[in-house]
Amino acid sequence: MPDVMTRVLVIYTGGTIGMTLKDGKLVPTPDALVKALHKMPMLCDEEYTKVHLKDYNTLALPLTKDNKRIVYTVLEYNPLLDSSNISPDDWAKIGKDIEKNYDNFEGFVILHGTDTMAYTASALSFMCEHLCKPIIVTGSQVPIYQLRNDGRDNLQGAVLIAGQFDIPEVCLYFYNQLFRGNRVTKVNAESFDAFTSPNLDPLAIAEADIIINKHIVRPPDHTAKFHVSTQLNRNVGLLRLFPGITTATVKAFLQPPMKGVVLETYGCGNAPDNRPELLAALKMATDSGVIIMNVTQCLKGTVSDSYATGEALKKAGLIAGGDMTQEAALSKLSYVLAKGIDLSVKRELMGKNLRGEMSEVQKTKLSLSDGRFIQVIARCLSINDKEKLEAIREALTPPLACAAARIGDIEALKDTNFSLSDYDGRTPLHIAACEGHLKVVEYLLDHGVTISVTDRYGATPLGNAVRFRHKEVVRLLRKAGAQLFTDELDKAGTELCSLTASGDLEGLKMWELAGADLNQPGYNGQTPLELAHDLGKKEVRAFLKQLKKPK
Ligand code: ASN
Repeated sequence: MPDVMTRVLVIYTGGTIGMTLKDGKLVPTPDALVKALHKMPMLCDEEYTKVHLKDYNTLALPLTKDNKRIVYTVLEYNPLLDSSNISPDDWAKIGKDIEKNYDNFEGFVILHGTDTMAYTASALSFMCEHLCKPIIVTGSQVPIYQLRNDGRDNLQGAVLIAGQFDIPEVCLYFYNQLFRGNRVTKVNAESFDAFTSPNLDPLAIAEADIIINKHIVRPPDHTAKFHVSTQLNRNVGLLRLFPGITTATVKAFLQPPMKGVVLETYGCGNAPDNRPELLAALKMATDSGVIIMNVTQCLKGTVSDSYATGEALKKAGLIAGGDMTQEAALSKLSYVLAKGIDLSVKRELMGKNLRGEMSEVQKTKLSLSDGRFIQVIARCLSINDKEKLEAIREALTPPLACAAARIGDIEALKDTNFSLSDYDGRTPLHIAACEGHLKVVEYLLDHGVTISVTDRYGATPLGNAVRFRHKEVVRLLRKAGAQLFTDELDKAGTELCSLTASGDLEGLKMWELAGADLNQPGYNGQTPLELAHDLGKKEVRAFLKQLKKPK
């Protein structure tokens, strides 16, 4: 007996995967797929299925490498549809069937035609609220009954993933890749490699092993019971800009009962800003409550605020759709518009990431103490382990804190352990003192950093401030009780003589401010005053002399 058995529900809606030729044309064929699956060893462990599974529509996959048994039940729809015939009613039916069977299965696979698969995957991603299990949409380019086809691999891969992995998302599996469902678009009508996810890496790659990109997978939403929201507003549309599009066309498109429009704009979200009548038509629509999303026509990339031509659309009341696909933007509009909430909240939701459909713009800078910061690094390094994360935090915090001090970024420094030093024993206070970042020095002092700390060269922050001649920093450090280190003082005589020799009064004054004795002899026993006398440095001599007087 296998170690574990999991159950997957396969909802078969139609599509090429189960089509046969009729009068030379491919048409969906009822009651044929399950029969064929029973005869496919890669999709049916005949013996186990015969002995243990009484229901004809329930089949077992052969055991996995690690001895797992995945059993799947096919729920065939009537009629089966070419996906060109799919409508929001079908999405609602699929959603409700998942909801009904949610507790009895570990995962769900939806067999679907490829033509509108990206729309269905996007729509379901929004409709499924508080999802904690995988829902994987798949199909094929060639019927599963043909000698060379992609249906067998796609179905087997989808069932294997749905039955084995915690990927609580609506996904699309095709040609060995598991994508987030609301990130894909169909890009090839013939190739097995039919889909792409232009702005997000696949969630998993299934080759010899199935490798999950854990850092991209969204966490399960346990905040409430799983629910499928079947209310969708159908008064939505896609409008593609092109040079010369008439204002009349745009106006006609925006007429009631239109409630939401995805405007497919140029490049980074641009439209003509020399067409006031066109912009006025858009503005009139948004003023009257139509939500218009700005989404790029480009396959890859995001709507940004780089161009004045994009700014014009913002002024007309359009909402930036980031890097959403057109399919995702449209189904999101349908879903959000159907909610019984204020227009302002709907607009807010449309600009926000709801199901991983758009990349979030990093508006706030990351703080070193912020858990997110270390998560971002961990994601880049694909690390999930808590202890390893702590080790990374410990290793990275000191140099990064120093880097933040260097650029004067107090926000990034907040709540960090600022007394940690880097590999050279240098603390953020050393760095801020060198750079003359008075505010950072103030902040660090206010937060109780150790003042008289030396780096591996024996230098203190005060010594650094002197060397880099940041008078105000020297003053501040002195006021806080900072003192030069013995080592620094021992070497000071030679340094003072050198300043004297070059007549550098300002440099000498800096040392005085730091509390050094300016009468210390240099390496040859000569004091700066004697040297000033010998070299005829009158100004320096006068300065040093008046220092001596009080003694
Ligand atoms: N016309 C088919 C469909 O979308 C295309 C396919 O599945 N490959 O149903």
